[in-house]
Amino acid sequence: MVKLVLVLGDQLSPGLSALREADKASDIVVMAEVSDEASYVQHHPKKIAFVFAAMRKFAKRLQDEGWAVDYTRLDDDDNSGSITGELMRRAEEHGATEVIATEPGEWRLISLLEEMPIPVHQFADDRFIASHKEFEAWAEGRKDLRMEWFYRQMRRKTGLLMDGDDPVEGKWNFDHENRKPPPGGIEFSGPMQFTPDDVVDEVLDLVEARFGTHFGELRPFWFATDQEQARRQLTRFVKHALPSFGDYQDAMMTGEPFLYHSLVSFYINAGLLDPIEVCEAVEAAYRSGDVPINAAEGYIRQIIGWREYMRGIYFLEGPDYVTRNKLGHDRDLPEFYWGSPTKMHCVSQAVAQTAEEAYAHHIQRLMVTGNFALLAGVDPHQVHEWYLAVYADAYEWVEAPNVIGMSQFADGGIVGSKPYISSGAYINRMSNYCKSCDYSVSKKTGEGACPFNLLYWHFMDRHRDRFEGNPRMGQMYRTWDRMDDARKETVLKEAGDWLVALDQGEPV
Ligand code: FAD
Ligand code: DLZ
Ligand code: SF4
Repeated sequence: MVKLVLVLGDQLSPGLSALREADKASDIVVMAEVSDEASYVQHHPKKIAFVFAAMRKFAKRLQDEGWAVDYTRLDDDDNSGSITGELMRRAEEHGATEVIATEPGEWRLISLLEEMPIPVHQFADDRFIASHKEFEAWAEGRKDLRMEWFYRQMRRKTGLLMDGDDPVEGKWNFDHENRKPPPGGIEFSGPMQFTPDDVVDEVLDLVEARFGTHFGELRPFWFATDQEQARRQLTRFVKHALPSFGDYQDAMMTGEPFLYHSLVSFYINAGLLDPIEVCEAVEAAYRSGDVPINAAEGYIRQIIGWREYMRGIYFLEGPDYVTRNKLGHDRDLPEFYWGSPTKMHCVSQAVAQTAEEAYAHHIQRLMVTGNFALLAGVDPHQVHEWYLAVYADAYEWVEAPNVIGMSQFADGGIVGSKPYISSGAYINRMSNYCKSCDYSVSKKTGEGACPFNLLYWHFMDRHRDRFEGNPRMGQMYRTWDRMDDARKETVLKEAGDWLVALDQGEPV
């Protein structure tokens, strides 16, 4: 009996479990560009173009390898508009009575597949290092789920950067060596940029016509769209940027969107690169003496530590995770997240770059746009939908724990032991943004005071009951308490006035 084999837009891996379970001689691969997936949030046009172009090339590759592939293009007349609709249409065409799938990275799609009128067998997505069971077993009975302990388990499991049972150079974590402020200049010219070929060009025209009104710029489009191109970017990163990655991982610079980052999250998350393959390339560069330990360990920790941990949290916590709002924040996401002007140079840089590239690096996401939303008390679900839409690497399994958990503390402290908040001083230390800002980072109150300085104390004050007893925040409450009452009152009043101006749509 013929079976359908579902391959989703972020499952473009030759070793995918659904393909391994299928029979090339009789089963039919189903891939579909559908409006439901492209617009359930208003994805950045570059993200949609990347997914569609990579899907088309992967379908061709499967056909070349002998698979029968039924591929639906977005503009096909009989496109039903949804993944489940396409599966049912193909099932009727072929008389197929069951579907083989690899578990999707989002509860929404998992449920849709479960509810289909024909059986869908969802196999584990074993492109990840830790299975759901393994993460659950690790989490079981722990008071807090700190990433560091999980990371060490992943180091032992993979053998990456290990000398027998011990970590290389005697330490698990070199994080404190990864916090240098921005250098005078950047010696790396950024990621490999690929000129669109015919497949990509055709997709770009389609995306322009159908999703041209979504936030973000479609062109110039330079992403890798197949495995071979993605590997070239990985090689370029390891050779030219990785040696400085560790030092400048947290730095931010005006007009420098990429610094020494790897720009491979798009490719790993879509399946074009395997996470272990990426880590092995990094380890090999370290072992051959080309890369210092703080860079190699810092990088590998992001992939086998943070990336795996975030996925573990998403599936452990369940479908309601994205609706959590432990701090009760309810402000609407400000219009400047969608490109309206703001005088805050750090925010306008991060948003402008996001519009251009569908990319911002970790500290921009965490300590600029995320920090601002948290300090200002923005509804975390709106923040979540923004991040899911605007970044080309965003799929819910990785985006939600980063946003709801790490960035917005809306899960009440599962991912982070304290909220990631800072005043302008941190942004000033780690970037050169403040030099070009209308606000003054050194001003704590008064005309032109940096809003991050005001909102920081506003946040601390309004959440005192929750955080006062947090050992990592006690010092800041003591600093606040040492301020005289008049000063505290001024800070809170100015912060409140600033938020009113924000809500009234005044230029802030
Ligand atoms: P590099 O800085 O070069 O890091 C190397 C790799 O490590 C990345 O490619 C990625 O695979 C992995 N990695 C690093 N940090 C994380 C992390 N916190 N969680 C998961 N993987 C990590 N990453 C996504 O892949 N998709 C998202 O939707 C996403 N949303 C985020 C939202 C917020 C608020 C924050 C703070 C972080 C988010 N991240 C997300 C994590 C991180 O910002 C991106 O993985 C990284 O910026 C991707 O760029 P890069 O490939 O140049 O990464
Ligand atoms: C992100 C995305 C987009 C934009 N479009 C499609 C699509 O048309 N067809 C498809 O199979 N997948 C797409 N994707 C990826 C899915 O949204 C992704 O598989 C789920 O969100 C689960 O991670
Ligand atoms: Fe951002 Fe404040 Fe610095 Fe301006 S002064 S760039 S608002 S941190």
